[in-house]
Amino acid sequence: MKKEKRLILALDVTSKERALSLARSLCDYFDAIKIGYPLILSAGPGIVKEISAFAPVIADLKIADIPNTNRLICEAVLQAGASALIAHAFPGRDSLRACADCAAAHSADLFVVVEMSHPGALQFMAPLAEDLARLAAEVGAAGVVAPATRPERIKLIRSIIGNRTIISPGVGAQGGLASAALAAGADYLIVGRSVYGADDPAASARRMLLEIR
Ligand code: BMP
Repeated sequence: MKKEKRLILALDVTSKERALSLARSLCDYFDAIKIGYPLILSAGPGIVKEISAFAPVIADLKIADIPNTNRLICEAVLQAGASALIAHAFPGRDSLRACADCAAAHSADLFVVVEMSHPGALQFMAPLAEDLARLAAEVGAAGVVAPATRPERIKLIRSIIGNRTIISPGVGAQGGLASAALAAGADYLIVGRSVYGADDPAASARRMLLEIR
């Protein structure tokens, strides 16, 4: 994933035609496109390859199972054409390592969720975030997912993971500020509704690029 724009598009639409049309018109503004259950379940796994014609695809399946099932999920989505995966760390070292090994075998990047951006993450995840970040580093993950809604947490997580990549959702629709998340240490911002839900998605993406320049 090239760090040119520092933006990742979260393409959480459920129409295949709309997804492809948005990917085509927006790919110049983003370094990667993140797709997950909403689009893959609606359009089928073949959508991974189709979107990858426009930009590298990050498969956001937030994988969180026993090692063998994790491996099967990773294999399936990497064979479908994803360049990167997102997994949860809370199932533990063996489960996360299964994802890391599979990603490495496919020369794909693994991103590990260490703290989520929504308010509910404070209930169970935030107290564990430092341990989850340490585990992400231990298994050799390419990077982590950390909340743009709490820049101070990005700073803390950066102090644990060193120069691994931080991809950060929560700007725009969830209220986080792009400049604050980047200043705190995020490498990429993940942006969804504020772009694809805008009257003019390309204009919204251009505004975001100008804002972070
Ligand atoms: P939006 O900009 O529309 O809020 O989208 C954010 C995207 O990032 C969604 O795909 C969401 O599932 C994902 N995400 C998140 O918002 N917070 C997290 O902590 C982890 C995520 O993957």
